[in-house]
Amino acid sequence: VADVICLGESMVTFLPSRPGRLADVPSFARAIGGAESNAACALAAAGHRVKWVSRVGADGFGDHLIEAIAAYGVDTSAVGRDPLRPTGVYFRTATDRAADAHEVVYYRRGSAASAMSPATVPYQELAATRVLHISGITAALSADCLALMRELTTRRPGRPLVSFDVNHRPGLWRDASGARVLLELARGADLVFVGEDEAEAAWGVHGAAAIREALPEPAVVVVKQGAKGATVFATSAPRPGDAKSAPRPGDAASAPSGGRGDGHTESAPPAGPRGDGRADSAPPAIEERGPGQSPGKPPHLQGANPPDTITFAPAPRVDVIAPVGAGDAFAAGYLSGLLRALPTRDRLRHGHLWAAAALTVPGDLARPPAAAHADRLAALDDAAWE
Ligand code: KDG
Repeated sequence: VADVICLGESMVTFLPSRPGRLADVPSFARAIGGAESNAACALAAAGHRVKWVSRVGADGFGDHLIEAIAAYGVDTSAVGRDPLRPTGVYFRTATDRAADAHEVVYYRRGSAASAMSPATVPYQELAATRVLHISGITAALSADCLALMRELTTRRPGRPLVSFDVNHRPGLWRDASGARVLLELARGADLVFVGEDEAEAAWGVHGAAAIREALPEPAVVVVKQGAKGATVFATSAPRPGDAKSAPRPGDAASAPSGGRGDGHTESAPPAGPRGDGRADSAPPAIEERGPGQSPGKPPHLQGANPPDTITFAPAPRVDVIAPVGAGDAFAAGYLSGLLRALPTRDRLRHGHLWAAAALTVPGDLARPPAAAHADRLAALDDAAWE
């Protein structure tokens, strides 16, 4: 049984041998990319049980993705092979080593993963897992993929905690609907990751507080503020009768996770690391519907929202090699902290530390720091982090 299911397209990624225009790059190194599998690999490398749900072609690139992602410890048994459609591919160029000075060129239209649809929903797995991690990229891939995303965020089969990384990729949207769709999907999630810059670009909302106002429904919204840090808005009122919303030992500094709207909270049942480095098994279901809440009703129509607890954690200073993949690593670090029932501040700090690991490699994906090391850093005084 997986603690986390990550669903989305992965691609073979080609990293340029030197900076310059795509037309001038003589050769590329092969790597792997894909926002959701990046998060899956990082989580699995840290000892969590993770399943990746996707589709790849029945081609060598598909073999490579499955083998490379499985090598991180991710369960790839739910990845479909498509004999007709190819595995997606993308090329990266780098104008220099500085942050953001890169360009991405996709070859993924009509890919195997773009044929995902509501038929791809892993109903049994979702009923047994604690967290479903998805991103807005999938919604841009095809009409069927969008229908899949709507199914996952509206009907929410299996009722896991739904974690949604907005991942606005303007180049993937063929029309202007992307921003509106991403807002709609985010509103159906329990936990949303969004960058301040992407919210500004997509929705024209400026600043963390305005983003939360635009997204009142999710129990938790994590606003990434680049090199500055990140802010969590978490609903702070525990729901009556919800055992999981009671504070846990060691959780005193955290925002108690209470239900918002549809009764989902951001708290997955705790799973402390065991001696073998794998996450403990814990009762998987997160059936956390509060009294009087009806599953069929959209979250924003299910009653007033309690006030938020707001937690800011500054990011460490990092010499960036390549920014792509840092957001995925941040989400994975945060989710790891959530699965381990760490306080909110430490979830953010793990997010920052895992992102730092991804920022300092050329590819999309880096192994996260060792848990003991990251835990020591996360426990440092605020002054050490500022
Ligand atoms: O977040 C990193 C991803 O953007 C990258 O791995 C490729 O998934 C990808 C995408 O669709 O952009």
